[in-house]
Amino acid sequence: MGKFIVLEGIEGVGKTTNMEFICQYLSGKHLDVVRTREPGGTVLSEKIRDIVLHTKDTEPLAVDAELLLMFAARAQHVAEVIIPALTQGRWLVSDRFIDASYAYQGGGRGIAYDRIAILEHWVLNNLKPDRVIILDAPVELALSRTRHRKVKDRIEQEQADFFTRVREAYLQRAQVDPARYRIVDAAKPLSHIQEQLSTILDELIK
Ligand code: T5A
Repeated sequence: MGKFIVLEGIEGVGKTTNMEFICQYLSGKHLDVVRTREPGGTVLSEKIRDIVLHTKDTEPLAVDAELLLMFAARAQHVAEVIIPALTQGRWLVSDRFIDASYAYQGGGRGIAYDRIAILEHWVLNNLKPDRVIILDAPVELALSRTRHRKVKDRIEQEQADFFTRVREAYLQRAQVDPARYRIVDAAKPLSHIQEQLSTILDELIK
């Protein structure tokens, strides 16, 4: 039976870098791995991603519209990719999932968690990842790793205090459900992080 693994954290903590490692590690164990991401993961959900992250329209995106678009993309992603992969017993590794909505739209934008929970129940029913790995690093360090980027998306342009709230929301969620969450110190060198990731993955493979 496959497992559902999600990688989370603020910008610059190394999700993209470590997604690659996780997928290769699992494939190296001869597991059938599906790599995906949110917002996105399907043709339609990637179009929604583009609206949310790269909209150049003159009107600002309303906070509730941002949340609902994340969930619209997620509903499509769940139907087209997540449920089919898990039903087929494949391993699914997603760069972000539901925790990002609590952290960014909840913690970052200030939308009440119980409103997000209504959407979670509607779209996910009781679907939960087997493991959520939070790559955690101080905001200044994480943002310094993305500073060289010439083009920043709409959310990357937020200020440090926004990402501080996002980080705190992630850590709070991990505290409430320690069995499903693992926090990895993303300030450490990659070799150290990947050693920890291997241990977390081995727990799931057993
Ligand atoms: N979003 C998403 C919501 O608001 N709500 C939601 O519900 C969902 C699902 C998506 C955006 O959408 C938001 C959150 C996001 O703002 P994204 O595609 O997930 O965006 O991309 P970002 O988070 O913006 O990803 P980044 O590319 O900025 O960060 P990563 O992937 O965490 O970092 P990565 O791997 O690109 O690394 C950055 C740099 O640091 C180096 C890497 O080599 C790279 O140069 N690095 C390290 N250097 C030294 N030591 C280490 N340990 C290092 N790890 C990485």
